[in-house]
Amino acid sequence: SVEEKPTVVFVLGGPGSGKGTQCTNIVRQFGYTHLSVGDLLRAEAESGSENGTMIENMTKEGQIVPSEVTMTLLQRAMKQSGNDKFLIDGFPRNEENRAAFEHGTGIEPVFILFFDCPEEEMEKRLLCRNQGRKDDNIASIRKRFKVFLESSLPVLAYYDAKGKVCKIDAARPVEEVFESVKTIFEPNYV
Ligand code: UP5
Ligand code: MG
Repeated sequence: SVEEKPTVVFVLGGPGSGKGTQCTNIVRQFGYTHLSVGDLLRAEAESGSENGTMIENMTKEGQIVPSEVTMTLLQRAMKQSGNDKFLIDGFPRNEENRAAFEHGTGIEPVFILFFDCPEEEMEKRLLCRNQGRKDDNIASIRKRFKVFLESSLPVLAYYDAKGKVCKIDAARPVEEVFESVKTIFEPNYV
């Protein structure tokens, strides 16, 4: 029999562009499982795993954790969910991540949701967030922006060349952004 591959949507955008916020809305209406790789990394660090210190140091510097670590967390979470539809939030962040996912799972994302937002707006949001994230300080935020431009935008360019990027103006209020998000998911909804 033919094994069906899971449906995967990558949710990308700069730090503070609203990936997590919009994924919560999408889950409510469209039945996906939301996997934020940043959240998985923070949980792994808090669990006191042997990779914990490395994860904390790298995320504070806005650096991208090696894909052996993130792919292990991601594949475990996909399996545990029991679902076959995933919003993968904040991953792949660089070409190495992208290749590791492709080769490790054989899954081709159906499309990429890209939340496009100016840095000034993202900076303002992150400085207001106040949820105790160790990377929500101005020094870490600037490093995260730099890594996004240098390493993550090339991943978006790769998928854009394949016609797979759905770009959304994320500088608007949450509900307005979600209206645009819905128009993308509705035709793909099965
Ligand atoms: N907010 C949201 N939408 C708004 C709107 N439309 N108008 C006004 N305010 C809005 O939102 C951020 C804040 O803005 C919130 O307070 C929200 O209420 C408000 P959120 O939805 O949390 O934005 P998000 O894009 O999810 O921001 P986040 O900070 O999570 O993005 P990052 O990409 O920086 O963080 P992530 O958790 O994905 O990664 C953290 C670190 O982990 C990385 O820097 C990296 O070091 C590491 N990492 C890896 O190494 N590999 C990975 O694969 C993933 C992460
Ligand atoms: Mg997030």
